Amino acid sequence: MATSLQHLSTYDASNFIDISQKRFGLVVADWNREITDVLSAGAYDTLVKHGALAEHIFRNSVPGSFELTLGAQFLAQHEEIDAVICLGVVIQGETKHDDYICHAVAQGLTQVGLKYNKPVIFGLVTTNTLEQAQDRAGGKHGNKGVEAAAAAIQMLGF
Ligand code: DLZ
Repeated sequence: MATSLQHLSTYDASNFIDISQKRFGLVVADWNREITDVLSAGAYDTLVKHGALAEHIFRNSVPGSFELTLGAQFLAQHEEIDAVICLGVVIQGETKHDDYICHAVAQGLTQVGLKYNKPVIFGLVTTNTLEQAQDRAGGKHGNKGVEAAAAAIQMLGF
């Protein structure tokens, strides 16, 4: 249910292009994996629903969200990859790790996208609590993995 496009109120599906020949890289953080797996499933289902071929979707795991940037670069450098979707969950703790990780990932993914001139999508769920993250991974606030995939498709239509 959370993967339905009807939940994508901010995206206009009529703008979406034919993606049957497009290749997608998913980079998924293992940290908070019970949640990132749901984000990944949402992204995958959304791509397939829009016509991407299963064999054109490449999922790669990285240890934590901090490594999303390098994982994205490993994929983006391949000419045949059209878009990269990065998924992670960073939950605030007692230290400032969340700040450091989120800023590093935001800046890093921006750089990778600009360097390779292809969509590199920031699908990082950054919350204060585990429950808020679950709400955004198939819960009451939808699934950010779905939105990340939709963003990639929309950008490919440019
Ligand atoms: C170390 C760390 C911490 C404290 N918290 C998170 C988190 O909430 N979400 C996440 O994806 N990763 C976390 N990590 C791991 C870092 O992203 C990274 O994998 C390690 O610091 C190794 O570079």
